[in-house]
Amino acid sequence: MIATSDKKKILLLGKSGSGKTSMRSIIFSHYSPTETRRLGPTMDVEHSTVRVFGSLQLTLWDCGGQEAFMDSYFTTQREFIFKNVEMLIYVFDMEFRDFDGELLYFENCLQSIQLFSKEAKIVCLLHKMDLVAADLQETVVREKSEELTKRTGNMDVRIFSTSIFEPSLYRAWSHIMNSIMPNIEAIRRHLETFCKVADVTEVVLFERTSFLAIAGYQLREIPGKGDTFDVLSSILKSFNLALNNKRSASFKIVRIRLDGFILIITNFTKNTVLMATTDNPNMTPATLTSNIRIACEHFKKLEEPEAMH
Ligand SMILES: Nc1nc2c(ncn2[C@@H]2O[C@H](COP(=O)(O)OP(=O)(O)OP(=O)(O)O)[C@@H](O)[C@H]2O)c(=O)[nH]1
Ligand SMILES: [Mg+2]
Repeated sequence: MIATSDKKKILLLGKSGSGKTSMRSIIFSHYSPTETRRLGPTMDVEHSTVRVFGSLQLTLWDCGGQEAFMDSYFTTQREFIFKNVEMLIYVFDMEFRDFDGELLYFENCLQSIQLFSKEAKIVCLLHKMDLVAADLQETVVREKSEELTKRTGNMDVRIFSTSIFEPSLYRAWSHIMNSIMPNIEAIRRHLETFCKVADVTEVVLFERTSFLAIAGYQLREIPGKGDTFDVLSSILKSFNLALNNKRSASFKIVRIRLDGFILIITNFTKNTVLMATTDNPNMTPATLTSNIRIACEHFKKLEEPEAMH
């Protein structure tokens, strides 16, 4: 059974202006990157809940980074903020010059996490990479990563470089979501079965609001394709934004047929969108669509078994 009734607390921390609310608003609330310029500083903590798959819910704690708020997170609010945390995401602003000063806050976070949520996973985002000159990016990421790992020791930490203007944002957040989903392996196995039974070359399951890739399976190697989930997520997200003109209708199905190749992207279960491709010359868009519909009934039961009784 895939469904779990889980609420997972995710802490978003980092200094004021580092981009926490921007990334949350783009991924989960239909903002375009340029619209984030209008966001004001977050006062204290803003909570939001996102339903992902089954009854898995992410509760995001977007912690305003102005100094007075930050200080209160390590004093009066310490236990309240740092207890029961599933994941800490610390956002470092790469435009900000005082990285060493920022590290003091980060170390405070690590100590608080050790004390109140020992098992929490940690993700560090080296953010606003678009503001770092292209020829310096590699060095900057290497040096900052070394600094961070010196402090995190053998804690479970992943470091990503990100920008709201690039697919890298989706790569980091897909990792965040995947590492929190308890049943990701089971979903992957069901996608594998679907590919084999329906002769689908590749399938990718996306969460419906964020377009983050939940899981995928590739039956046959597609030459030269590489790992493109993050690019797909950002294209789909922009496409959906353009289509629904912000908040009304959303897309239902896209079918593309090229020489010997069919691609379908369609609304799937309540919280997911599916992309399926096939290079089987005997397959028509209609057969692929109907196979997806059959699989959809199966995945609906996985997602919400209680709703089927
Ligand atoms: N160039 C660039 N600007 C960004 C990026 N991410 C966010 N910004 C900008 O950074 C500014 C501040 O972003 P916010 O998301 O409000 O920052 P915050 O971390 O929530 O700040 P507090 O709520 O005060 O803690 C906004 O003007 C965003 O448009 C990025 O990747 N690149
Ligand atoms: Mg904010």
